[in-house]
Amino acid sequence: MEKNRKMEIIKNSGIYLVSSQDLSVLPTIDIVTGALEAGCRLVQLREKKMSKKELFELGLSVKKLTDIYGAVLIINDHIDIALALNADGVHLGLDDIPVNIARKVLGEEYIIGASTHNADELKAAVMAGADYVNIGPVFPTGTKPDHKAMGLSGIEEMLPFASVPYTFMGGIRLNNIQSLKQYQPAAAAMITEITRANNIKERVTQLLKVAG
Ligand code: TZP
Ligand code: MG
Repeated sequence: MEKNRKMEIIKNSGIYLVSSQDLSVLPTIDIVTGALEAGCRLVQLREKKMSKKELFELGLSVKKLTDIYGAVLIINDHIDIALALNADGVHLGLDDIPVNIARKVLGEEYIIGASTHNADELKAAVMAGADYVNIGPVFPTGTKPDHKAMGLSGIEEMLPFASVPYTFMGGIRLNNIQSLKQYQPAAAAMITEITRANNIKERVTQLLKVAG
């Protein structure tokens, strides 16, 4: 897929499924399937507890699905796995390979997303060449307890520097996603609101209805 096309999908995605097998009842592949069936078009494999071999094998199956549905597939942390899978891009945090170095390795066609928690990190990520940034954690969440939730006021401090598309993450649920719409994010990114839902397809349908 052309990079421009990938960026268009990201900008219009509304919600962003971020996987985590350890926070799911169903296998990640089933969660991705349900989300795609419901219309989700942006998927990140974020599997902190899998070996690279496990992640690669899961990635092969997920890539087949995202290709069928015309969805964008982003790999968290691992540029080598993204290359091996011919995924659409990577998502990098402060502990990962720097964005500008990842760009050298991956080239221009890959999407590079960066995690940011404040205005300085956001400015640095844009300078380094990130294609999109995630802003978070927005709301309190047990999934990422090491960072304090910034709330809507934190978003408002960061947005003036967001010259690339941005996503929000952290504690986003069906009952608070509406409050983010005013900031026009590319997508609201969620782990547990999707991975812990009893009915994935139904939950993603509801989320897209509010966010999309
Ligand atoms: N980065 C910012 S918040 C977060 C990450 C990885 C965790 C989001 O998880 P959840 O379950 O959607 O609150
Ligand atoms: Mg990381």
